[in-house]
Amino acid sequence: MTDIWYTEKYNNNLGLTFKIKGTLHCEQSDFQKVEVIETEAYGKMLLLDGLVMTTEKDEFFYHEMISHIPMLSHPNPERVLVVGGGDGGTVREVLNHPSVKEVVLCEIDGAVIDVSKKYLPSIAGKLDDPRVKINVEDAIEYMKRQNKSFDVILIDSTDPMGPGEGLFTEDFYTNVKNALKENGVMAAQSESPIMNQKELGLISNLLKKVFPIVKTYIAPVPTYPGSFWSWTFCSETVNPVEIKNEKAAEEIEKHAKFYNKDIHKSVFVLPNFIKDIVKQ
Ligand code: SPD
Repeated sequence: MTDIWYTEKYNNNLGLTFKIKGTLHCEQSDFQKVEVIETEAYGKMLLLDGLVMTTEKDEFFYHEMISHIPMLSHPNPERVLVVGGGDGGTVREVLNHPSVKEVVLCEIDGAVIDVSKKYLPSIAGKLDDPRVKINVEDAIEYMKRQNKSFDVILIDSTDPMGPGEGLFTEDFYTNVKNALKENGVMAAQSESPIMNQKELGLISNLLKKVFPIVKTYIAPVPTYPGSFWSWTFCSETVNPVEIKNEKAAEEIEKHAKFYNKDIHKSVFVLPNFIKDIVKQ
């Protein structure tokens, strides 16, 4: 039998290839191509417009990093907004924080939520938690209506192309700032420091126009370009390197596969080439 392989092509010279068992789902939604394939090495994988969004085996790196670092930089996060993130992995991690009363998921594409619930229950399984409010809407419009509403906002977007493009603008980030309560914090996925250096630099520059505190942090994500990823934390008042709630951090450590209190501090230590990109 012939082997079947799937390649996410990063550019004309490089890509990452997975041997696959088969395709479980493939549809063109109103916004993008939504696929789930089963890979030999990483289990089931969600692809949007052909780009790897998450896999059963390595999703924890990304979802723990986008959520626990900002969540534990806040002393008592009760109301949290996740932008994008229709696969549910970020929501699942946020719900592990004992102080959380409500998580709003604002995802533009309902097909991502439906497909994730059907094929990726270990990631999407907490979307039915009573504390979760799902809003299928363009977050650009949703954010315009929010005013001092959230303790934490997490921008779990796709890459800055296609439906996610408008989530990487100064206007959107200004509306995010206005949507945060006093001493609120936000974090956004900010692309690969290896493969998307230009994008990371642009995101960092835009965020610095809006927020006085902007700190990029980094961690591995094996199935993403360069196997290495960045997120950028922003706030008007908060230094994210210090954990603000030790008890919550200990609780999170019990569930986490990647996060621990030492990791929290270490992810803000940037190598020189990334310091150059984000000028921090
Ligand atoms: N190149 C892939 C970037 C994807 C970032 N978001 C992933 C969503 C996972 N919840």
